[in-house]
Amino acid sequence: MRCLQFLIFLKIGLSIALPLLPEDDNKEENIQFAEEYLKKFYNDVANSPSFDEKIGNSALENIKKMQEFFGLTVTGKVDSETLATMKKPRCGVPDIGQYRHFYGNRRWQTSDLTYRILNYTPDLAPADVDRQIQKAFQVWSDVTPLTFTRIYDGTADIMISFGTRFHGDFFPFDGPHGTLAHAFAPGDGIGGDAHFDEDETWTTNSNAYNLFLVAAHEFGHALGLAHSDDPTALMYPIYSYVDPNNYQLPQDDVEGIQVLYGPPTEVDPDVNPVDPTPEVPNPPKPCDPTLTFDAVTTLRGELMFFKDRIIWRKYLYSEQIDTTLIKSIWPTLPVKIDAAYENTKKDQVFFFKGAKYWAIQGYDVVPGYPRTIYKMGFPRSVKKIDAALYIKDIEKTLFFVEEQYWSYDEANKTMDKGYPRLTSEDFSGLRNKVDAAVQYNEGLLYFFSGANWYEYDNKSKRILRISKTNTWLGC
Ligand SMILES: *[C@@H]1O[C@H](CO)[C@@H](O)[C@H](O)[C@H]1NC(C)=O
Ligand SMILES: *[C@@H]1O[C@H](CO)[C@@H](O)[C@H](O)[C@H]1NC(C)=O
Ligand SMILES: [Ca+2]
Ligand SMILES: [Zn+2]
Ligand SMILES: [Zn+2]
Repeated sequence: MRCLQFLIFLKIGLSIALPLLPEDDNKEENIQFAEEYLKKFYNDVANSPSFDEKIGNSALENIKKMQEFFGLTVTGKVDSETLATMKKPRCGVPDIGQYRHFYGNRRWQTSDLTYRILNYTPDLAPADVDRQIQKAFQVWSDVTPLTFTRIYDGTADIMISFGTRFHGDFFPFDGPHGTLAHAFAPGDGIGGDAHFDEDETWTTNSNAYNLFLVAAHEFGHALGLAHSDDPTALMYPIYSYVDPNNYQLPQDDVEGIQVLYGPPTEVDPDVNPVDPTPEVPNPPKPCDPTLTFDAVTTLRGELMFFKDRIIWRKYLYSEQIDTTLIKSIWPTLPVKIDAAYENTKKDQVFFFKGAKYWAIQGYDVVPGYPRTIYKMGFPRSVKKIDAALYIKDIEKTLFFVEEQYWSYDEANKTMDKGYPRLTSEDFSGLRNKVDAAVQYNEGLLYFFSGANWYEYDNKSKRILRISKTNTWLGC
């Protein structure tokens, strides 16, 4: 939809008499509406070399194309079924024509893309917009080798903005409903950009219109996909609500995007900032009885289990486990992390790998990170952290390294005196190295060690339960 010629032709082709049924649909406003619709979404100029000659037939042909696309009865007339379909809220990208012909095979030449959110809708809190946008990108990064990194200034591959009516390109929005958003195929300049109609009410729920669902669709265009005529596909042009929680990208879209970019790479090509990542020949299987975790942390009430490049997420009050990739949520974090913890008071999550650590707030790396663990007070002999455990009530974080642990005071940011101490001395029953640890569930401590986990009650100073690590993943 970037071709200026396209727009110029549109102006000429306006006054075509549409074949209409001689019924009450035959109202002036409906004729105009249908003309506008076909002009916007079915004006296949690229396929009409002698546009002037074909002018008489093109309206008829365009209605037929539209009816075919939506699986309606092909009457060549604007009947009530056709009109009803035209009135549904939809994406602003044409269903046939320019997008396909000019950009159908276009794709980004790199798999690491950037995006930038230029402005916000007043309908939602900025943090909600950030999150919906991030989730919408994740839909695509989960099934491809693509990564999406947010930037805050400069030019990103995908610039995201909200605007009304004329908003800086040649495709003005139309007020409430009708066209909800549009996006441009991969390319320089406006290529890849996504615009959302600010005259819509944007939501995070089932009320019209769910920002995540519309954004995920638009990002499909930004990656090079055209509309699909499969009504169950995300790339179907008409808006329809589906539960955005635990969203599964439909098969049609998975196939479409993998034609352009292929499936996710099994061997993670991320250059590890600490040491070269050993190859991961097989993705970890959640129900493997020998499953171990790299790290476990809470994040705003949910639990996150880390293994290689995978995160399993478990929500509070839900048995549902989601699988995602570290890079889908935090593209700049390394894989195979050593330890993680959430400082609930600061609302930050810390990740450790080798001698480095990162602070995360929501979905962003806090500026100034990564730092080295020696700044926290670890001696140089410590090369990596095995597990980190934040204790809310005393605002301390315990760091487990081999058979010992350190205690770090979060309030005054110093290592407590008298450490390291032997883990097995203070947590009786924990004889082996701790791989991961988290405080959860009424302050109980959970230690993961090899294929087992231990539920530890610090009040009674004893282990309450021991079970297999994989039971956390519903196995
Ligand atoms: C840090 O706080 C702890 C108590 O939480 C206290 O014992 C210690 O002296 C403090 N250290 C400094 C350097 O303020
Ligand atoms: C365990 O309880 C003792 C008090 O009995 C307290 O001093 C200590 O900080 C607690 N440790 C943890 C990890 O909660
Ligand atoms: Ca609109
Ligand atoms: Zn679309
Ligand atoms: Zn626009």
